[in-house]
Amino acid sequence: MTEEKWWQKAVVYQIYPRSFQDSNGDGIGDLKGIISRLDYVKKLGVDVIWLNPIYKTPNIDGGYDISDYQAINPDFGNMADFEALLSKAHQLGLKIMMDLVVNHSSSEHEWFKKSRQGRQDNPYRDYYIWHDPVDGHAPNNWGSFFSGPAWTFDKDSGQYYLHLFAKEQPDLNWENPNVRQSVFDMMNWWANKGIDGFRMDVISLISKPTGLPDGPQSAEAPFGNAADVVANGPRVHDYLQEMHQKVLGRYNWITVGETAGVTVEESKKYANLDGRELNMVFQFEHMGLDGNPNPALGKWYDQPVTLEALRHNLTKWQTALSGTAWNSLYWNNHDQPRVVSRFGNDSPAYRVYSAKMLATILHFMQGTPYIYQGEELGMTNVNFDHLSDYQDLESINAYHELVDDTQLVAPETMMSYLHARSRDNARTPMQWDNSAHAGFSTATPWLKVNHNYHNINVESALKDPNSIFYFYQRLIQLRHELPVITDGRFALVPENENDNAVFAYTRQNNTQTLLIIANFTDQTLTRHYPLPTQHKLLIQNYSDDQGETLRPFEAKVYAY
Ligand code: ISL
Ligand code: CA
Repeated sequence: MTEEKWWQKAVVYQIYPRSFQDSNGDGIGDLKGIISRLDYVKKLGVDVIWLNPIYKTPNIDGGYDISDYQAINPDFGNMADFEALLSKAHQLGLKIMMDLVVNHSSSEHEWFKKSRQGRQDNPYRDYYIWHDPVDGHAPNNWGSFFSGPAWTFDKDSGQYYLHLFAKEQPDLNWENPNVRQSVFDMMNWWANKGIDGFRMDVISLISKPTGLPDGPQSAEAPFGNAADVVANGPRVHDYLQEMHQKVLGRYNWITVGETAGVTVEESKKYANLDGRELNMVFQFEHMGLDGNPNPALGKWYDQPVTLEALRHNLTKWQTALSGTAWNSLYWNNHDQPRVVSRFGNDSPAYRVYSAKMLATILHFMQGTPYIYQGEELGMTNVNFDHLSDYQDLESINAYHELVDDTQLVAPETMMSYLHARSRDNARTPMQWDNSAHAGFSTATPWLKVNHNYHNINVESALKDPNSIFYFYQRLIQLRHELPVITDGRFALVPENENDNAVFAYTRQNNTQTLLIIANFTDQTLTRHYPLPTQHKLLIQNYSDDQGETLRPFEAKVYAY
């Protein structure tokens, strides 16, 4: 392995500011709220906080539609609050990673307002991707990630503009060197404030394919799939290498690219240990394994993944990047359902066991782990009764497209899909205590609190030595203490390669071996593992070790 970097030993905690802590009683989380909870984050033991976007925004898409990259969303506070947050975090030894959303801006950004003013003598026209109609309609068949077409017609200028996401999120034209320089200047401006890195939103989509070809389109789908033809476009690596030269190379940062559609081979370019682009990427394959078998329905489904598929995928990434590039490790984020509900079992009998089991499997892998707020409590998906309880535009638009417009899905079925996969599962307010609104706010929160906050909350977790919180704390501590977790080779236990119930692997360096064993079912099983006589149990989620007997969702790690 090349010389170890600080971020290879680090653990990241993701904060979704709107849902973390409200400080002024308006039902919306804010920066002062985060400041008031930094001690809690510090107690968990993480090294870095990733903040979802906190910039000025019309808030069409949870702040991923930015109208000023250098101003703070007034719902969250102001620049002085941000500076206070950064300095308090640094005092505690916590780094701050910001979200960088530059595949697109908001349609309210000055650049786009100027861009749409016309085609003549307009230096901002080419900041975005404009195209003449083709045979009287949109230039190609691309659909938006948030339903409907990816092109919107602008009557005044007679052209279409591209938006891979909502029509209020026009795509920036990275082929224009002025766009790139504007982005790099903005990044250096944040660097001067003293931030510690960036998470780069859909960075794999910034280079559009030459000729803008149609995407694959299934029979029932109203539009073609843009991601398949846009991801990892022809100049994306040039752009990131330029970004590295003009920005990233100057700082000892943590950088992670959110890379929809990334393959192992592409990741070796984005996240190569030679350090010419990014430190690591978020791959999406393990998040797509439980999608609908009908491609027209995409992610909308309610059936669980099989252990075989999950293990096969995670193993592939562990082995393929080893020694060449660096993995990020995550089970969930602000776009994904809660992991204990998705890959574990959130019933009262098994929630705690399965949350700890999933944490064990992830945190002993090679890479940089990310913990999404509330994951350390075993927060679960939310079962909203009505569509009107949802706030997320992806969920609401998908309901209308699939139920009302195309009638591909029955209403009750779609509600079940939303319960299983809506992004709002992750966005319900953080559960701090048993008081009204879970201690998140004194007012009615912007999104309903999960009913289960009476049992699942920070206050009770901190009182219980066996809580999921303290289990995560221990996992983080072990990563900081044991080099093998960072540098050890990963190997599946051969006896388990095709096991449909147990995931077992080893990590090994020159001085130590770890054996990680996890029962993914609610059944008691028997499995035999060859263990040397000299071994010790490093961590487990039951209070004793019954050797070859594995109880429901039991996880344990031996060291030798
Ligand atoms: O590409 C996908 C599935 O194939 C999506 O999951 C895609 O990666 C995802 O929607 C991108 O998410 C990011 O950018 C969006 C924003 O809404 C999300 O919250 C953000 O994480 C647009 O900025
Ligand atoms: Ca507030």
